[in-house]
Parts: sequence; structure tokens; C-alpha cells
Amino acid sequence: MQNSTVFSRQLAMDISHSSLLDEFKKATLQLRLHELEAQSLNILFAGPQGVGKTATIKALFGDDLVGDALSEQTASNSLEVSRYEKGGLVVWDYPGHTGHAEQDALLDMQLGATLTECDGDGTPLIDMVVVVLDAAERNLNSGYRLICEVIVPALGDQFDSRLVVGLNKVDAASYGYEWDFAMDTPSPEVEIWPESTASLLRHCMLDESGLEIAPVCYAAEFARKDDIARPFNLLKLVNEMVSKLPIEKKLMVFDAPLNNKTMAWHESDDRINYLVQMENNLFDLIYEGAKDGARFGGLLGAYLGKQGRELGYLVRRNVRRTLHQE
Ligand SMILES: Nc1nc2c(ncn2[C@@H]2O[C@H](COP(=O)(O)OP(=O)(O)O)[C@@H](O)[C@H]2O)c(=O)[nH]1
Ligand SMILES: [Mg+2]
Repeated sequence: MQNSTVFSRQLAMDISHSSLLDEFKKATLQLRLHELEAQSLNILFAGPQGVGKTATIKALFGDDLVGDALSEQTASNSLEVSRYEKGGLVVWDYPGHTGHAEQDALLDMQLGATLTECDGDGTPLIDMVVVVLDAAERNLNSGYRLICEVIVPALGDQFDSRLVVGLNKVDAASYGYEWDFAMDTPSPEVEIWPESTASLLRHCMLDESGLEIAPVCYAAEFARKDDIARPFNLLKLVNEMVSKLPIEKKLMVFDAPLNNKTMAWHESDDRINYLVQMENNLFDLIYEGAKDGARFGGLLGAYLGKQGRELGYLVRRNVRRTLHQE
């Protein structure tokens, strides 16, 4: 049996080879997977210059996605929107303000227009906007204004399910505090500054725009002593995205070329178990009617009996393989 790198295809193969699922269940699950995989996913990244939008895209979807694009060199500091595409995934890397008032106004207009664009059925072109802000920046005003004055009005009443706010560079924000190398986690102090910035932002957005959005603190390139930088809290960020996306788009995140570096998905604040949340999300998506992963005794799907448990096992195995968490 040949393995597939596409999540839903590998899962479909595993389902068809399973000896514990009956033929009817197999057919139901295959049909469901087939419905869910025939989609496209458009994610737009926006935010001021230098906050790490491109770094975030690379952290999530690997260097290849961005590297494939011809315009990489020219795009990084230009006014052009870069568009990266692979399979059903389309990523829009939107340039930030340059300080030139006229150009900036034009950029905002373009961004607003892209976000309001819909197809004939009224389905938006852009499924999700991820606004990246720099937690290390003392002044977050320009990013904040971008959210409140450009993005939220353009998203209209769907802003809640189409907007994720990320506070990047938590490593740089926590200057003075150290990574706890003995425990291999950030020391509690490392999180305090970005988290309080996140609550402040959340409060301001709620107050000004009625937006109930909790920014996710993360680092696309957590710089570590004597080691190459690697992401921190990436799983939390991607979880937030998957949780908000409409049902028919969720699986596409897994079918996208997710970063396949071994350590990319490992380090998180562990406030909740993001991997478990991800497994639950996927299980509920594929096994219609399931809730919270239908866990029994902690086992994914086990509440639904033998077949649920088998699907739970297959989902778990594939999630862990995709995110290198075996
Ligand atoms: N310390 C730190 N630096 C980062 C992080 N993410 C990105 N950077 C750096 O920030 C700079 C700007 O990143 P880039 O992705 O080009 O920003 P963009 O203009 O928003 O696309 C680069 O030098 C990155 O290496 C992070 O999590 N921590
Ligand atoms: Mg960039």
C-alpha cells in the first residue's frame, strides 16, 4: 500500500483497509471525506511591515510554499500582494503600510475590496484573515487600526468566524526573561508580557468594535540559544484557525502542505492540550453527529462503540503523523 501525503486521502485509504469497520460505515465515512476534500481554502495574512507575516506563512505551511513563488525576492518589501498556491490552498501575503499616506490608503482599499469579494452564491473569496501583530512592538496602534477600521468593516457580520489575530514574536517580547532550558518550556514570566498585551488588545477591540476575539500569542521563529529558530505555539494558532473555519473548510487545513519539520509543532504553552482539541475537531467533522471527539476513558471515538474507536485510532494516528507527534 502506498502512503499518501495528503491527509484525507491517507485517512480514506486507512479506512478502506480497516478490518474493524463494516462496509456500510466505510462507505459513509468515505463519502463524508470526499465531500470535505473537494474544496479550496483561501487564507489572507495581513498586518504591518516586519511583524512576521511571511515568517508565519512559512512556519505553518513550510518553506516550499513560499519558495515556489517566483516573486519571493521582489515581494518581501513591495506593495504587491504575494499569492502562494498549492493543491486547494491559496495563501495571500498582504503587504503592510509603508508610511506613504496615498499608497497606504490604496492598500487599505484593495484589502477591503478583496475581503468583500464573493462568488455568485455569496460565498466569500477569502475564507479567513489572519492579522499578525508584533508582540515586541511597544506601539500596536497601526495593527489595531487596521483591524478596526479596515478589516472588520469589510468582513461585516461574519468577522467572528473569519478573523484570527496573532501576536507574533513572543520570544522577542519577553526580553529579560529566559527560556527554561531545564524544563524545556518558557518560564512563566516569558508569557506574562505578551499575554497581558493580548488581553489589552482583546479589551480594546471589544470596547470599540464589539469584537470578541482573543489574540493568540505565538512565535513563528522562536530564537533559541545555540539552536536554529523554531516555532512556538503554532499548534495553538492553527487550532484557532480550524475552530473558526466553516465545517466544509476545516479538513482543507490538514490537506494543505503543513510544515513538515520535526519540531515545528512541538512547543506550546500547554494551557490546554491542543493536539487533543485538534483530534476532537477532526473526529467530529468526519463522524457526523459526534461531539468533542466522542471520547470515552480518554479514547477518541470510543463512546460510539467499536467502529467509533477504530476511526478514532485512525484519525489520531494520521494527525500525529502529520504533525510529527508520535
Ligand atoms: N525573534 C523573532 N523574530 C521573528 C519572528 N517571526 C519573524 N521574525 C523576524 O522578523 C522579521 C520580519 O519577518 P517577515 O516575515 O519578513 O515580516 P513581514 O514583513 O510581516 O512579512 C524577519 O527578520 C524575521 O526573521 C519570531 O517569532 N521571533
Ligand atoms: Mg513579508
